[in-house]
Amino acid sequence: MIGSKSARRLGAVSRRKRRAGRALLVTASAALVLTGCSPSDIPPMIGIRKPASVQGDRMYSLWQGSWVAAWAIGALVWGLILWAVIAYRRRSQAAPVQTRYNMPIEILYTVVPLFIVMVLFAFTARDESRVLQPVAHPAQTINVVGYRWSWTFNYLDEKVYDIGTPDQVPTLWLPIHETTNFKLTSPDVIHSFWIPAFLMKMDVIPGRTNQFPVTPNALGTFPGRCAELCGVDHTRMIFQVKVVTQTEFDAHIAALRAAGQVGLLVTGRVDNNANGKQGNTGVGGGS
Ligand SMILES: [Cu+2]
Repeated sequence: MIGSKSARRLGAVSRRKRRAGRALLVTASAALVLTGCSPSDIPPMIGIRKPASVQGDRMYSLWQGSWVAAWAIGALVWGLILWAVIAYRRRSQAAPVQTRYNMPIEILYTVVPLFIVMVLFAFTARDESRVLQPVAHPAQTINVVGYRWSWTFNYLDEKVYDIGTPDQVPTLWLPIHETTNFKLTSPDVIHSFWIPAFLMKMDVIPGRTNQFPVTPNALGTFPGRCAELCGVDHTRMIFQVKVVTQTEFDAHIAALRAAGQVGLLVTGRVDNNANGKQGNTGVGGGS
């Protein structure tokens, strides 16, 4: 008699716990759905700024979406922990019921993280392939040569160049709303061409040509960096990016031409080219 009473009591308690668990899940899901935000409505989160390019917008959305997913999963996990702490708090000295070899729970533990990783991977792969998709007819192509310890920008279509040194920081000029295709080459070691404002960085590797397109959509001057520890003067491999109107861009190209900076510096250095020491010649087009 006493046994069946306590069994009923236990049954009632576990029903209450199940109901509380379900209510928590429903509340968490409803909160997520009802907010109805898109990633662009969300304020910037850790480690990122609003991008200044069309391609950057896509990467920004991916970043924001990943944070939203992380917060949602975090909130759910914290909620479940809190619920378990309260619902299963110690009420007597007796050891609680131990759950072992529960196949549905074991499968859930495996499938849920796998699902999360697959979703993050799918969105990342989709956005990466779209951002790196070669543009059939870019407005211009610039060969960026990263060399120890600065940068040279070969404007392939206009056949002019701009060269920097560690003491004289070079400036890359880009026309706004036009797609520029970058071809990255290096005559010495691996560098990394990084313009934080475009949320884009790519390795510059000797012996191969990496490329990616960028369509700037904000006027201004932005910092650029080498993002690969390439040697003793790595920190001096800085440059600037100036996004200007088409007219200003044309005027700058004319100024480079007037200054005699005509042709293509394959190795990045004026003296090396003059000595005929050719580096990576895989840039093609416009040379
Ligand atoms: Cu470098």
